[in-house]
Order: sequence, then structure tokens, then C-alpha cells
Amino acid sequence: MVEAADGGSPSLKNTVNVEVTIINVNEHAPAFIPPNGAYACSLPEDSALNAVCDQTIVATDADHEGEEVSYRLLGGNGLFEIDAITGIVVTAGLLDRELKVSF
Ligand SMILES: [Ca+2]
Ligand SMILES: [Ca+2]
Repeated sequence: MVEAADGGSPSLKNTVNVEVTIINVNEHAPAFIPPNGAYACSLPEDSALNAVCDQTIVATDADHEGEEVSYRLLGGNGLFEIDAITGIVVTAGLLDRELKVSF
């Protein structure tokens, strides 16, 4: 509330309510919440397509507003896909341990 007073004698005053709305600034990058500090997932090399990695990627955004975090997989040689919304990683190709052991 703000009060205004004039310089008269006696001074006359009036008040008004002031509502301040705080506008969010995007100052926080998404933070991953990995179990034990990092994600690890093991899949047998004979996994079918769309085999689900047993660890879901989870990140949160401390800004809350507009915190819909989306995911994108970098690397993986096209053998994996991540759901942009759920963070679930699935196989998108056939794995061959004799060709590559880990990603
Ligand atoms: Ca943010
Ligand atoms: Ca913020």
C-alpha cells in the first residue's frame, strides 16, 4: 500500500493498494537427478528394438514456470532414442557387443 500526503495544513492523505507481480527470469538450467550421481543402463546385445533402458533420465528446472524440460539424445550412433518428454531411453537399432561395448 502506498500513501500520498499533500503539503497542506492539515495535510490530507490518501492510500492506494499496489500489487507487485514478480516476473520469472529463466536463470536456472535444467538439473539432472541421476541416481548415484550418474546414469547407467545395461542391455543385452540381443535386445529387441524399443527395448527400454532401465533408467529414465530425469531433469528438473528450478524456475518452475516453463519447467517443461525436453530431452534430446546426443551420440549413440542412432542405436538409441530418448522420448523428449518422458526421458525414457529405448533401443532404435540392433546392438552388437562385438562391434561396440558401450555408449
Ligand atoms: Ca530454466
Ligand atoms: Ca527464475
